[in-house]
Amino acid sequence: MHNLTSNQNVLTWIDDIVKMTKPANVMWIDGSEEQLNILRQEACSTGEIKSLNQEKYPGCYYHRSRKDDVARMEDKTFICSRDKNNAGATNNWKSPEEAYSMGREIYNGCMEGRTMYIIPYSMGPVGSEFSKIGFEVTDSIYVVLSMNIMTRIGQKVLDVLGDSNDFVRGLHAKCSLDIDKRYIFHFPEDNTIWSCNSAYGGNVLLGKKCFALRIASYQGWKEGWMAEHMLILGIENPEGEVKYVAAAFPSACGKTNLAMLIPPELYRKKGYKVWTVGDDIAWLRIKEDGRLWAINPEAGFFGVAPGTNEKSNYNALMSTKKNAIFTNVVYNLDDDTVWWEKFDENPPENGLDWQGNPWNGKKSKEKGAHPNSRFTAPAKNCPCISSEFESPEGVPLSAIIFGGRRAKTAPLVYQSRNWQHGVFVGSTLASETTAAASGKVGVVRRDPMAMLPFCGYNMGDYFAHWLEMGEKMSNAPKIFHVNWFRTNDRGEFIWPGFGDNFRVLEWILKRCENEVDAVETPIGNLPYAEDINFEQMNITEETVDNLLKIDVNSWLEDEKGIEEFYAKIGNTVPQQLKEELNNLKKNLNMS
Ligand code: GTP
Ligand code: SPV
Ligand code: MN
Repeated sequence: MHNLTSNQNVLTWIDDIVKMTKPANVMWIDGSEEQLNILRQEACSTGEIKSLNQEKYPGCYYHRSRKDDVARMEDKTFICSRDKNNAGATNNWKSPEEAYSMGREIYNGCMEGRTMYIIPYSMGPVGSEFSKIGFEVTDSIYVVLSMNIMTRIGQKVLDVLGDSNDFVRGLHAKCSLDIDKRYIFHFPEDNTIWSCNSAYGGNVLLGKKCFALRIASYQGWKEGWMAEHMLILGIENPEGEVKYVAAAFPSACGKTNLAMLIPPELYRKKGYKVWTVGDDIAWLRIKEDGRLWAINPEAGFFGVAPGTNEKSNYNALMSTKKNAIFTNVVYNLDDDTVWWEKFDENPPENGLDWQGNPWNGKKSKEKGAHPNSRFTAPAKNCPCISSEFESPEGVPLSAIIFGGRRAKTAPLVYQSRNWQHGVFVGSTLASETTAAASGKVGVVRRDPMAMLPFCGYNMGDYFAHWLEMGEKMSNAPKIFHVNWFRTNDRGEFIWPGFGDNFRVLEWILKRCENEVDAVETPIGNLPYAEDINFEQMNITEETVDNLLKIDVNSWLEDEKGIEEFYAKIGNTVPQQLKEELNNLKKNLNMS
C-alpha cells in the first residue's frame, strides 16, 4: 500500500521501525469506514474480537485480554529521561540507551509474517491550537479500532501535520505477551513511546496515558501549559449560564461518573443540567483573559464497566450502546450481549467470564467481569455531551477539584485558601488503591493531583510548574478537595454520592461567586452545613456532622505521611509547599 504522507520525518522513522520489526505488510490507517470494516472482519475471523448482537449493540465488539494483562502495570512503566533526576523518585527510570537497546532486542523481527498498522492521530480537535499529533505503529487490530474511538485518526491528521517534525512517535507490538518482557518506555526528550508484550488499553492505547499525560505533561512543563488527569464538566443553571469545572481523582475513583452526573430531581425540575466535556484527561492553557482554559484531548471514553448501570451512570451506559468495544466483561452466549457486575439483577446463566470460562451468573460465586473491565465508547454517543466538546478553544474553568478515596481523614468538601494552598492540597492528595493498576487494592497511597502514575518528569518540578502557572493567571480557578468515600464503623459509605454529588458542586460554584461564607479550619475552608442543600435526602444531622468533621489526630497522622512523601520526592519540592506543610502542622497542633 502506498504512503499517505510525504513527510520525510515520518517516513524515515517508519522505515527504521520496519527494518526492526520486519512486518510482511504495512498498512496506513486512513480513517475510512471501508478500511475499518475490513479490519473488523479480519479481527473477527482470527478471534481477536467478537461481533456482538447487532440489533441490540450495533457496531459493537467484544474483546478479552490475557489473565495477567488486564490493568496498567506501574512496575513495567518507565520514564527514560537522559538524567535520572528528571524522572524523579516517583517514577521508574531507565537510561534511554538501555531502554532502546532492550526494546530493539524484543522488537527484533516481532512482526514477521504479519501486518503492521500505522495510525496517525490527533489529541484534541484536528487543527486546534491546543491539539497535538501522534502516530501509533501497532500489530494489533484491537488497538487500531480502539484508537479510532478514543482519538481522531486518519488522513485529515496527516493533512494538518504537513512536513512538520512535531509529532509523538509511538510503537506498540504484542510480541509474545510475555509478562517478563512487558515494558512501557517513555522517552520525553525524544517524543517517543515504546510499548511491548501487552494488549491492555492503558498500556497500548498510546494516545491516552502515555502521550496525553506522560509525554504531554513534560511538553506542558517545557511549553507553559498543563496536561492533567482530570474530567471536565459544565454546570448549567436555570438561567442557561454554564460554568465549567475540572476534577482530578485517581484511577477508578469516580471521574467518569462525576463527568456525566445527572442532578437530583429537585435540581432537574428547576432547570439545572450537567454537560460532559471530558472524563479522564484535560489539557489546560492560560489565555489572554487571565483564565485557565481546558480541552479534552480524547474522542472517546475508556470507562470502568462494573458498577455502570442505568441508575448509577445512565449517560455512560447509553454511550456504550453503539460502536463500542467491551473488554474483559461477561459474554452472554444466549443472545451475544455483554454483562458485568451491577449491570442489572439478571446475570446470564449461559455466559463466558472475563477469562473465557463458562460462567453461570445465577450459580457462580466468582465475579464474571474483571473489576477493571472496560468499555471503549465514542464521546459523541453520550446524551449529555457538551456543545463545546469539539470546540478548538476549550472551556474556561471556574474551579479545580481534587479528590480521592479516604475512609476517614478527608471531609466531604473543603476549599483551599488560595492557589498556593490549593497546589499544596493537590500535592497531598491520597487515595486507597483500586483495580485500575495491578497490585494490592485498598492501601492508602499518596497520589499528587492523581498524577502519580502519569507525571512524565520530576514530581517536585511538576509542583513548581503548578505554582508558576498560578502566578501567570489573573483569574485562576479556585481549588477544592472532595471525598465521596467516607465510611462509618461498619465500613459503609456515609455519603450516597453519584447524582447527589451535584449538591457539593453547587456549594463549590457558590464559593466561586462569593455567595456563601465558609468556616476557617486548620486544613482549609469548610462549608457551613446549612449552605449545602441536603433537601429531599434521607440524611441525618449526625451524618452531616460526620461528613464535615475533621479528626485532628488522623490529620496529624496524615501530615506525617505528607512529610515522608515530600522527603521521598527530595529537594525539588518547592519551598512554598514546605511552608504550607509547616502551616498545616502548626494549625493542627494549635487546634
Ligand atoms: P479511570 O477511568 O480509571 O480513571 O476511573 P474514573 O476516575 O473515571 O472512575 P469511575 O467514574 O469509572 O468510577 C470508578 C468506581 O467508583 C465505580 O465502581 C463507581 O461506581 C464508583 N463511584 C463513582 N462515583 C462514586 C460516588 O460518588 N460514590 C461512590 N460510593 N462510588 C462512586
Ligand atoms: C486509569 O487507570 O486512570 C484509566 C484507565 O483511565 S487506563 O487507560 O488503563 O489508564
Ligand atoms: Mn484515568
